Amino acid sequence: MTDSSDSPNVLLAGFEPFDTDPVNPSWEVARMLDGWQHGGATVRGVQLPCVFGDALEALDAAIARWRPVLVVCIGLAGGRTEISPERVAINIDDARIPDNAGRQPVDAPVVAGAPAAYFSTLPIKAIVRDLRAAGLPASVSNTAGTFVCNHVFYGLMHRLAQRPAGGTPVRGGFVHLPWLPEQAARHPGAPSMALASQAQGLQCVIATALTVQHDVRVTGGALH
Ligand code: PCA
Repeated sequence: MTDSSDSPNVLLAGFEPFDTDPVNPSWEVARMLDGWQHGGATVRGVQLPCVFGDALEALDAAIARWRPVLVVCIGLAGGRTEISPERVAINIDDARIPDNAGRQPVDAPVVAGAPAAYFSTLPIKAIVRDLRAAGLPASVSNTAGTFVCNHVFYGLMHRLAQRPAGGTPVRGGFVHLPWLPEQAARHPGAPSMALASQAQGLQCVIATALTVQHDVRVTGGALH
């Protein structure tokens, strides 16, 4: 399938399962919302491998194919209680577990010589506000970790920052998701969120990111 229409695309990239989890809610959400239309834009759901390097190659291919106006990458953060838009991507790979190809970088830069960090260009405070208003638990997260999700988030923001001045700016960022109930059932006491709620949450994230140009100034920080 190729994109024959002129309508703008929103890239929604989720990950394949990794570690011992047989499913990854981020891919389930991306595939559920593939083709969803909002405000004249069409969501293109793609799957990224949970592999350092390869994940960014797949992201590059998807960006080249769909030429999106907005890129939202999503991933699983097992144990989190809420949908969490990430504030900042850092230029470090430090893998506590091997990725799906057995790679386990330690203290390697995502992009050598590039800035230490990039902020999300999604309106993360407005997103949290709108998720909560929709009845969905949400908070800003101040760390995306140092595994493949942060790697992709950093790689995305670096690519978007390199785009030539004068072109249409593309917004991008990362949102971590809780376990699905069937995943949390394997970790007694752990929090979870149903797939339908996670998908509704991403619809909310995309709608807000397409409409709110300047983020709202409300507190979303953490003491530690
Ligand atoms: N979560 C992992 C990698 C893939 C995913 O869904 C992470 O948070 O880094």
